[in-house]
Amino acid sequence: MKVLVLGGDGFCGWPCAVNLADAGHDVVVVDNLSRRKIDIDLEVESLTPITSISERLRAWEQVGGKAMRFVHLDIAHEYDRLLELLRSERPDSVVHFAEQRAAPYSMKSSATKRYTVDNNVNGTHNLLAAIVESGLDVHIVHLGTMGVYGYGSHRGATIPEGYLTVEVPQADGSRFTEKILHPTDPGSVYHMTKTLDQLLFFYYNKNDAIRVTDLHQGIVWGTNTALTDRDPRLTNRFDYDGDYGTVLNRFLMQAAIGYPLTVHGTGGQTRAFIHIRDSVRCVQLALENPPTSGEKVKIFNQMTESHQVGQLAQKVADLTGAEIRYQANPRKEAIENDLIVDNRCFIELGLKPTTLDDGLLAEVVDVARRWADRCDRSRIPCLSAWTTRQAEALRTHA
Ligand code: NAD
Ligand code: USQ
Repeated sequence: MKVLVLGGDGFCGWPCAVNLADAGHDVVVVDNLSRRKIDIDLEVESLTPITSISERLRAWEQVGGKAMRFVHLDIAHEYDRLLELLRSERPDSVVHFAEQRAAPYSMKSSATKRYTVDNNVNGTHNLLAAIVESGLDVHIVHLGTMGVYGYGSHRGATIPEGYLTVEVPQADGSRFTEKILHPTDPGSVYHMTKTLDQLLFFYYNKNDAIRVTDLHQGIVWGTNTALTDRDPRLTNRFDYDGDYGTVLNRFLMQAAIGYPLTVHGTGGQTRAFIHIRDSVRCVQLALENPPTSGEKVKIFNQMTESHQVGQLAQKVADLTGAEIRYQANPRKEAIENDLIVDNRCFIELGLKPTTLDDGLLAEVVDVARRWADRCDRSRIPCLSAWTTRQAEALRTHA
């Protein structure tokens, strides 16, 4: 299968691209390298040293992987080139990772809010419009987020895979049932862009019969896969800073360097998690099981387990002896929430979930210890505040 991997130089995209090439697919990596430029602007680097995209591709070929090509393209602003790329490559599928993905970065300032909306919504819309204009039948596999459902009160209800069956009362007292897109409740400007993506997919699927699989992915942890471990030049990125680092990888890295674990608020927030190896596997499963022509958008919950942030910190502390430090929460979010998630689509397709108990937590700590001297401790605190109220709380508790 010919696959364009948009955002294929990123944390989830790079291991996914090599996995698809390894499985025999013809892969073209498309990226504008904006993530690397944001690191330069923020004056922070991946904890693991990563090579340039051309070095990565050369290394992949040298270790015997099936060659991949690279196209430097901004999908949000270079519509004509995107259309031309689709026309010339005629891909069977496009995997779409190419978005600004950090909630704290999206909430830093009005400039980063506008950048995130402009980049993410335009990018997704350009892709859909270009597929329609090309006349090609291309399956889109999009990386969405569990955060579209929101982390408010689900009151113990299981979150279904995208669609909710509701009963609608009629004026005459009768009722009819309908399957609707699950209501959205984004918790940041970044998460809001994913809810807008969801509507774009719904519309283009209805109007133009575009085939889409939208993966509502939880927080990805871990760094490398067996393939990116083959050569140091293939190493994946490891974000640890207050804007791009995600909670579990941050805790593991903090434990490795002897920095107290940074739990926001009470630690009662529950979130969904998935290991990078399972994330890569899920994308392959989604690609190889596309929707049929005319089928509505397929939505899979791409997560394997849910955990409370405070309990995660305790687990990491038990494993490593790290100290836990509760801090003022920079985010406006529920102090506690439940999260029961239906993820049977991937399980039925054969996913064997990697769990936190499979020994991989220690592997991440080892990676972090190895590169501990690359860590800039001053970049660990999360300073991006959701509102002036949270900013004030951060100042008071500093
Ligand atoms: P990342 O920032 O590491 O990778 C995104 C890549 O897309 C980067 O290489 C970036 O340069 C590229 N990109 C961004 N905008 C682009 C544009 N306009 N044109 C071309 N390329 C562009 O992020 P990631 O962690 O790999 O996340 C990938 C996708 O998965 C995102 O859409 C994110 O929302 C989703 N996701 C990530 C996680 C996670 O925990 N990392 C969890 C759930 C969902
Ligand atoms: N948190 C801490 N301490 C930290 C960092 C975070 O307590 O040091 C808390 C946050 O307050 C939040 C939770 O941990 O309650 C998760 O934060 P996160 O930064 O790990 O995850 P999030 O902002 O939700 O974003 C990440 C990815 C995003 C993806 C999302 C999936 O960056 O791309 O969409 O996870 S999900 O959370 O399921 O929406």
